[in-house]
Amino acid sequence: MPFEYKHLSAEERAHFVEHGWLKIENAIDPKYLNEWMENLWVRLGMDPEDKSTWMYEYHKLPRHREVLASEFAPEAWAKMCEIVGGEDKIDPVRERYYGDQMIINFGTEEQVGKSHTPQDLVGWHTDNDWYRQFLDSSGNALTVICCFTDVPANGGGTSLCEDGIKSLVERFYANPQGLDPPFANIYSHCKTASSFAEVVAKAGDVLVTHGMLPHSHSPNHLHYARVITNPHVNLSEPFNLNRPDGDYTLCEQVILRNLGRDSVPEYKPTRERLAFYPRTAFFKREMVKDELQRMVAHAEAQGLPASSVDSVYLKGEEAIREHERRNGYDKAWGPTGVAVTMRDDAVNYMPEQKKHVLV
Ligand SMILES: O=C(O)CCC(=O)C(=O)O
Ligand SMILES: [Fe+2]
Repeated sequence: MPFEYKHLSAEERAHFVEHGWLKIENAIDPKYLNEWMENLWVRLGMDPEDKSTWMYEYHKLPRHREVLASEFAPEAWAKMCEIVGGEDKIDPVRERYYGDQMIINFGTEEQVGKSHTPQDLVGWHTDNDWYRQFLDSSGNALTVICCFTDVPANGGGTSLCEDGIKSLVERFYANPQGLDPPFANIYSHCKTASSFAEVVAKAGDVLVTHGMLPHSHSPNHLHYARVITNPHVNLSEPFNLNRPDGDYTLCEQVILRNLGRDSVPEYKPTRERLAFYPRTAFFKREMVKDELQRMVAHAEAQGLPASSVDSVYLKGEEAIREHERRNGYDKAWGPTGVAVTMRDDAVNYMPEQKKHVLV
């Protein structure tokens, strides 16, 4: 029986396979949009009305709150399940919860009134920072962009390099030994690519992108705080790129289409698969302590107790352990250690402690 689609229209399926992404409008439950934006500026320690306090052009925060992805954005979740071939294909624990790890693109006054082309961008990447990657790896099967603010044109929306998928899948095909992140030099082809899309969206929209779609943040020429999160969908088993019945999932179809193949029976990983602590979580989680201090001080200034602050890090050891399990923070450091800053080319750092203890 071929897979039956109940939530994705034929147009949506075709769009995902051809472009590597799909926009789902008005998908986030407004409860989370409102509640999670409410203390953003307290977390940042900055004043939304006074741009002289905006310390960053671009900034990434850790996560304090999370809810089941299926509650956060029910219709988007249903569509994502279909893209990967059904909910039963999705890892039952890893990244099942979506949260408030905001990514803020503030832009600068200097950028206002200017423009850019996608070829100018330097931040091309895909999101895998936690496993040895093979052609059929399905860890970050989907990279999801959840918009917490409107993202107008020229307003620092994520840029997507549609024809960048091809070189990437060819690179992984040619390296059956797998590649360990960070991937320094595998996105240079995006500089000369020609098919791009830049996210323009309303608060509440969700963009579902294939894990092999290179993307980059873009300059925010409007100098406002653009806020998104970037969770993922992780599968339990590798993609199957050799299905005798040809009933490939949409995710698998993107890979095959970009390889120009109907199946890849000869492809076999030649090294063991490996999963580790997500490298880029390290520098974000290092901020938790300072954020908690600001949130508690803010609560107390309003006459509220510290216990009114909603953070998993204040909910006790059991809750923290569960949060760590859901997000891979319980895993050992990987072969390339962790990133201590946001820069992709940051020097690898191997922490001395065995586990990332924060509070
Ligand atoms: O800020 C953006 O537009 C993109 C963020 C991103 O790709 C990431 O955090 O991995
Ligand atoms: Fe990304």
